[in-house]
Amino acid sequence: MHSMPESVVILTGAGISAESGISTFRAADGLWEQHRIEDVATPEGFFRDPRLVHHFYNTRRRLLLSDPIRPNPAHTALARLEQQFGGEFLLVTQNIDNLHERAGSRNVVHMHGEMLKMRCQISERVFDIRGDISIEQRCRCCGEAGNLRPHVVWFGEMPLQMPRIIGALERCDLFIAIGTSGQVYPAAGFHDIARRHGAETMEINLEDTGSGFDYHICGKAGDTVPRFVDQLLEADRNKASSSRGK
Ligand code: BJW
Repeated sequence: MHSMPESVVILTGAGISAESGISTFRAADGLWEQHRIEDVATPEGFFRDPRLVHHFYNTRRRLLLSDPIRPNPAHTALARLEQQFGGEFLLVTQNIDNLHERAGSRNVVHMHGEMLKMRCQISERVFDIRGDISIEQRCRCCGEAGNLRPHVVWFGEMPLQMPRIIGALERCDLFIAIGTSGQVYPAAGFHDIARRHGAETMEINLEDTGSGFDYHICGKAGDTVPRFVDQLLEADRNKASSSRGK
């Protein structure tokens, strides 16, 4: 990096949770393998077969809440960065798991929703959920059965909190994408927005995704992210102490 950043935006994708035991989407062993994307991740698929879609998300929710699934060192390092970085910091995740929060991150933007929330399709009210959702279940707000859906963003739907994300991208001087293939928009275009507004851009991934970042760190997030966070915090502390000495 050319200079110490004062404002950092981090975007995470499925790769950051892979070492916690949650499958990525587009890997050979990914969940999409058993289901067509159009069947389980579009409003049309849900309209056609809500039982199938509920089963898909219920299965993933049960896995998320099961014992072996826990945050890994990459999640923990980002929580430390949020707590100790002296500048502006925003963590945006495409993931619908809660591993960032469980690692200690306090301020997480879940742009594709959250697995532990459901939404009434009539009132748009959002409720916490830890058990299964079914089409027989009556909604707490309208009392009707069949109105509840997972609080997630499917293809063709608008991701959440976009104005807040765009504002942070326009202000940041360092943008880092961790564990995302860069195939799904608008997240795949965030590094372009940040760069157009003067930021340096970095990718941390098992491989170079070919998306045109300024810097690449290749390797498992659980190894690479803690090392990078240590370096960034060390540089941040040095900058703070040298400006105090002036
Ligand atoms: C590791 C690792 C380790 C592994 N360490 N790394 C034509 C052109 C352009 C756009 C469109 C188009 N036609 C339609 C669109 C728009 C569409 C889109 O992008 N489609 C593409 C398929 C082309 N997008 C939308 O519809 C979005 N809405 C929208 O655009 O609204 C209009 C709008 C306009 C203007 C501004 C704003 C909005 C909505 C997209 C919703 C995506 N939803 C899903 C499901 C969410 C719920 C759920 O989880 O079930 O989100 S799809 C799925 O993909 C999920 C993910 O969040 C998302 C991204 O996946 P991610 O995280 O990148 O995972 P993978 O598996 O792809 O990659 C993992 C990476 O990790 C790999 O690179 C590995 O190498 C790496 N890795 N292990 C480090 N240990």
